[in-house]
Amino acid sequence: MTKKLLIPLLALTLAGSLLAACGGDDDGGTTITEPSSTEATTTGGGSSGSGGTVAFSASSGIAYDETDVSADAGSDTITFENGSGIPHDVVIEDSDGNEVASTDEITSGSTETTADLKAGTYTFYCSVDSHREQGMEGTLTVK
Ligand SMILES: [Cu+2]
Repeated sequence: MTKKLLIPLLALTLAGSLLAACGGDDDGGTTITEPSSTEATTTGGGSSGSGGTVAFSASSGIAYDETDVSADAGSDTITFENGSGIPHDVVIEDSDGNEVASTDEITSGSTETTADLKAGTYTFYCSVDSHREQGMEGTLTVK
């Protein structure tokens, strides 16, 4: 009689403690797994958003079409489209006056180069003749 009662009791105690342990682990595991997988997705989206394309253009005359340009920090592709028929280029200088990128000088069509840009404020200008003095310059803000 005593043995018959002891065995089911032991089994119940064991099963009970196992269930409790499992339940605890499951709850903890689920709570931790869900936010971390969400973070991984966000990080992936963030890193693919690093850098981008910075587009400059000059449609006519001695002028860029834009004077305030913004870009994402990172490895950026700098594109320049010249529809003016006048030779132009795009030179990017940091706030210390150091040249960080420059495109080819083109009279028509488009060209591109790359630049590793850190957050900050840059100046862009055309280095052909006195185009900069005639107004071909602007501000590039990198965030
Ligand atoms: Cu120019």
